[in-house]
Amino acid sequence: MSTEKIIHGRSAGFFPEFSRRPGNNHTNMHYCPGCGHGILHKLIAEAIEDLEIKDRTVLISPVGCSVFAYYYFDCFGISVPHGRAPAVGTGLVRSNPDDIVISYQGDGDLGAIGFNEFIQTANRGENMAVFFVNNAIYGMTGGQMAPTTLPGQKTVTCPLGRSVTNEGYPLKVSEMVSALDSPVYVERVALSSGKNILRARAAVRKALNNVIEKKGFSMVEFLSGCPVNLKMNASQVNEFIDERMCKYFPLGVFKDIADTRDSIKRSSGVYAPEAVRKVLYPQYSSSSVSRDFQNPSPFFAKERRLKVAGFGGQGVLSFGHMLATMGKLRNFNVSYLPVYGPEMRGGTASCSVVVSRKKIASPVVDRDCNLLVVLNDESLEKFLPELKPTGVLIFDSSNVHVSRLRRTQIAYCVNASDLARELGDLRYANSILMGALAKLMDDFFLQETDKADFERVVEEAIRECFADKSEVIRKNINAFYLGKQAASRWNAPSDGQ
Ligand SMILES: Cc1ncc(C[n+]2csc(CCOP(=O)(O)OP(=O)(O)O)c2C)c(N)n1
Ligand code: SF4
Ligand SMILES: [Mg+2]
Repeated sequence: MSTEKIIHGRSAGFFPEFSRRPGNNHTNMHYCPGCGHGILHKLIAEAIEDLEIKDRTVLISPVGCSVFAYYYFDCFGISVPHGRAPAVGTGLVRSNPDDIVISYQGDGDLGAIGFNEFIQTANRGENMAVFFVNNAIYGMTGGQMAPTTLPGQKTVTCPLGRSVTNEGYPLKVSEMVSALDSPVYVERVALSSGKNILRARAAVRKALNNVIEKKGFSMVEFLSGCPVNLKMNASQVNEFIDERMCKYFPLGVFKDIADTRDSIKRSSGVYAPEAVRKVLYPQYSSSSVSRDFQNPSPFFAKERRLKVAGFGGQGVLSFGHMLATMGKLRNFNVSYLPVYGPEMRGGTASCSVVVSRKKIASPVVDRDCNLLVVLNDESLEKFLPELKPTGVLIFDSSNVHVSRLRRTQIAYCVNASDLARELGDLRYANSILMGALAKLMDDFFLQETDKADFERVVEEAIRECFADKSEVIRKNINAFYLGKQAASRWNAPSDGQ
């Protein structure tokens, strides 16, 4: 009599309900019928359950059809930019060596945009399992040629079939990575017949066991079906895998040397921002007036979300950089996110700065902005709606025409561009506007003990931002004090808006 146990229902490696999935369907996955991703997800979820590693597994989803893997797995999950899973995984295992890191990647993600990250991670022997889904196509974006597209295989970007003369031969990732010394286990399996899927199941578990035992880098390549883009049904796609893919990409174990390797012992990372600061900025960490976030003004108790915007070339990004530097010099957590590119000269440039005593969740400031600094009318129109009802506006009255504000918003202005031109360079406009900010802070937000320190930290930030350019530093500091003197509160026109 058979003693096999038949398991019905969903593995505990999955959420009981896929409630992260938008819409009403919280039962099924978003994958097309016959897609290999769904099969592999099941194998991984069952292994996570059976190996009892749910509480320390981090599954890194790629960009590709499996980008939403975090809808399904009841473990930790991270979504990363295209191709970056092994790089992010490296940071994770180096700082948390007991994590079980799974880098889940497609052939476009691993074999094209992320190939360097992948191969360097393998070569360093990072302790993780890479599950590489080779479906010979870019599934998510509608069936373009992948590095693993077979010779002669038609895709939307090679409608006549992949030409090896033109596009080269498909990338044999397992063969390549197994040639490196560091990886301990490399196997290619197929998600087609029942027999192949059982082999794939064992490979998933073997790779995860290697990670549990800290043996280093393991990779399993799964030949997988993308029926939709191959325009086949599920059984035709299995035939495609068995008859065509397996011929080019032979199945088998390419490397299995985990038993010969000791467990990796690396010194684990330490989160010690103060120690880092001491190394990078010794002069400030010893002399900073408010080393332990002691600025007494209540203004500094809350997270402050700032945005600076104007034309490229007006010193918009330098202004944001200066604000972030000021926060950093007084031991706040800061983030600085510039937006530029083709807009750098002439177009709109902007940057977001967040300054906080707590950890910053997101560097993006697109609403609930506390301080908006604008240097042109376009930026005023675009970003004023993002200013909080109690927010503060600083503007360059040489260029910006404010007609109305909410009664609860405060605005200060200074003719920064005109004054900067008089000083000989338009780029001093940002330090002049910083003067307007200092005046507003003095008038409304700073206690006596913080007023002098605010001026001091502006000077320190100017010195740091323009390091080694003593003349530029001197002129910017002058521009700052000039701006502070010249700035005034903007009052709404007399119709009382
Ligand atoms: C930086 C960047 N470049 C390009 C894209 C567009 N893109 C999204 S998925 C994808 C390819 C996905 O193919 P693959 O990794 O094979 O995953 P599959 O969908 O086949 O599982 C591309 C090129 C993107 N999202 N980000
Ligand atoms: S497009 Fe292809 S890879 Fe993407 S879900 Fe559908 S079958 Fe799977
Ligand atoms: Mg693919």
